[in-house]
This record gives sequence, C-alpha cells and structure tokens, in this order.
Amino acid sequence: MNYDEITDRLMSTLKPKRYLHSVGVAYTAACLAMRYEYNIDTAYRAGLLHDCAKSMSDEELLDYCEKHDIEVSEYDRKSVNALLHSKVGSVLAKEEYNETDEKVCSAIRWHTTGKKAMDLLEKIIFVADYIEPSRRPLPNLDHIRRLAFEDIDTAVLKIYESTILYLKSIKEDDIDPLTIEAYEYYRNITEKTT
Ligand code: DGI
Ligand code: FE
Ligand code: FE
Repeated sequence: MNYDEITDRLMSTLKPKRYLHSVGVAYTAACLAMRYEYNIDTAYRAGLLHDCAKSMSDEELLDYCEKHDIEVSEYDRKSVNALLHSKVGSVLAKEEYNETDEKVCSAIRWHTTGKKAMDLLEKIIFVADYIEPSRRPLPNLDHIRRLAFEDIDTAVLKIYESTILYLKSIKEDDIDPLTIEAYEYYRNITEKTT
C-alpha cells in the first residue's frame, strides 16, 4: 500500500487522537532514522502502522489471536488491549495493509514491551512511540527526547524506568516479564558507557 492508502485506512479505523499519535510516531521515527542512518521510508511506515490494532476491543483482539494462532500469555490476558494490540498489529499490518517487510512487522510486534537486544528499527519505534510530539506530558520527557537523539540505548533504558514506575503505581503485579527482562538487559549494556 502507498502512504495515502495506509493513512486513509488508519483514519477510518482509529480515533482522531490515535491517528494523530500514529502520524507523530511516523515522523519522529523518520527523524531518528536520519540520526541513526536507517531507511527513512521503512521507519516512517512502521511508525504509521504501529498502533493499527489499537481500536479493537478486548474481545476482538482475543478472537483475532485465536483465528491467527497468535500465542496469548497469562500477562496478555490480564492487560488485553495494552499487550495484545502490538501482537495483533504485526499480523494485521501484513493482512490488511499488505506490509511485506518482516522488520516492520517485528517493530510493531515489540513496540509495547520491547525486548532484549532490539534491532535498530525496533528501538526507533519503541522510542518514537514514547517521545512523539502529541504525547501527553510524562515524567522526564524532555530529557528522554534529548537522549533519544544522543544515545538511543540510554533513551530505551530511561523509558523502561518511567514505564515500570508508572505500571507499579497503578497495579503492581501484571508487568510482563519481557518488560523486566528487557529493562535489565538495557541497564547492563548502558552501564558500561554511562
Ligand atoms: O499504544 P500506546 O498507548 O501508544 O503505547 P504502548 O503500546 O507502548 O503501551 C500501551 C500501554 O501498555 C501503556 O499504557 C503502557 C502499558 N505497558 C507497557 N509495558 C507493559 C504495559 N502494561 C502491562 N500490563 N505490562 C507491561 O509490561
Ligand atoms: Fe501501542
Ligand atoms: Fe503508540
């Protein structure tokens, strides 16, 4: 699909604010791609598509997983929309948006929890999702925005710190172990340089 077709479809499924967020992530991902010498077009497309499943209800997400053989963990069941829109989105991007680049699908797949040793596109989308201009103010956001363009691994680490603090402040026990594992990984690899 070309950009017009993608944005038309996104506009018809996402709420206006979510659509604006997606465009913000696309442009922010493109800027990070410029900084880290990644393919700008690929980063922009991954940004546009990353939340393409966000408007689905919990029921629709679970149903989609069953029909498409997507594994649903016990953590996914506790926070269906938060954790499954990324897994479902990566398949939806292929099926409904004709996305054929596996790297784009993987960046969508991992944009919420992240994971250990993300590739550059995965990190770009993980970070762009957090710092794009229309995000409501979050703790440390100005600092993380600057760091994103200085050292992306440290920006990933700071995002984990804020997200984990936030998740602990709402309900302690349902943080996906992937989130914690990835946080520890980025703490270890950035320790050597900071
Ligand atoms: O879809 P967005 O709102 O743009 O952002 P997102 O996909 O990064 O995150 C969706 C929500 O998921 C957000 O409120 C933070 C939350 N989240 C991130 N990691 C975890 C998590 N929620 C749970 N339950 N567990 C996690 O590990
Ligand atoms: Fe998301
Ligand atoms: Fe998002």
